[in-house]
Amino acid sequence: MDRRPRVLSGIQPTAASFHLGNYLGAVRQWVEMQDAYDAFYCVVDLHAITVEYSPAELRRRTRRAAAQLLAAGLDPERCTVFVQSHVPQHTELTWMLQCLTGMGEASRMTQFKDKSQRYGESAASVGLLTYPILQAADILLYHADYVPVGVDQKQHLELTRDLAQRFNHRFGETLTLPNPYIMQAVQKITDLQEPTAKMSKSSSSPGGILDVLEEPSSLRKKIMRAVTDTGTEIKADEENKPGVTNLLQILSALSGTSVPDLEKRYEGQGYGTFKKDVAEAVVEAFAPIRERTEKLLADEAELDRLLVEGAVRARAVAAETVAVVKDRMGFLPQG
Ligand code: ATP
Ligand code: LTN
Repeated sequence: MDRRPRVLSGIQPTAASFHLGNYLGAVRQWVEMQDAYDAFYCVVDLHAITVEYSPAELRRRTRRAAAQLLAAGLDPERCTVFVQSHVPQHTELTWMLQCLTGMGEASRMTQFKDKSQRYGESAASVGLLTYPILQAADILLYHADYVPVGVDQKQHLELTRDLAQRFNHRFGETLTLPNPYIMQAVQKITDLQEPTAKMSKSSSSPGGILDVLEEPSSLRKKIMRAVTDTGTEIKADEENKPGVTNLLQILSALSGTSVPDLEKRYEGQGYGTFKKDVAEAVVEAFAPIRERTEKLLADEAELDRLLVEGAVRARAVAAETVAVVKDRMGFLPQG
């Protein structure tokens, strides 16, 4: 039996490429955690249909997301990589958990409030409202001890813990309470053009977002044009210099040098040299991922085969949890 603590995380296939926030806030941690933890990582395609989408694009983006995860360093021999919709227990447990969730509780989630505002209250689907409950099911099915995510997901993790606790209280000790695993230094990478907002697949403008699969020349251009603040000092100050602070955090995360050390290194230098170094660090991190992603996408059959293998492993765990949950809740055995 595997005695390592369990980890689960998910990423939405809502764009053709991951961005720097996804990479630093999530994917890089996933890669680092795959040996010390018994790790399950999924492309959450069911979450991606909570907003307008096209079926052909979803199919393409799901494969691209999986390919990028493998290209970034997830190794199917060392962790389980799968597509959420391949494991029907995710939707099954969602229903059970929905019946334990209050209406008010669901409508208080800030991601729902943000997104429903963006799409218009009446255009927002019920799926968008229950999105965090599906996320809770993703996590609880695998008895995850830790969930590596960006800070924006903290509230969803709290809901997940509340639901697990409620279930256990009502039906007996069954589900594991998960802990968020949030890297302090990279909890929020912000938009290059609007450095107080998070870099986001769905709301950043093209100039504000750095895509993992983007051409190096375009990455360099965007970083050189990133909004910096008045003054010339290269100093972290989230309130008055959010643009420079974001770039410092990016360079620090990619180079392993602390922000104070970077501040010292760039003392007395202009924004130009600093930005050039940020650009080179980003290009260097993304170029090999881009190359490997293209290779993986060139052999769709092999990629699909790896995902089937991952789903088989995931389903074995998920089916066991659902069987226990159903029994505790009073459903008759299927024989
Ligand atoms: P959207 O903004 O369209 O909802 P997203 O860009 O946040 O999408 P997700 O698939 O929802 O992408 O997120 C995948 C992971 O990346 C999550 O763990 C999330 O916390 C993390 N993440 C997303 N954006 C950032 C960011 N700007 N900084 C740090 N982490 C981030
Ligand atoms: N809601 C998350 C994506 C997500 C997830 C999960 C993260 C879906 N299921 C399970 C961790 C664990 C997001 O928007 N980033």
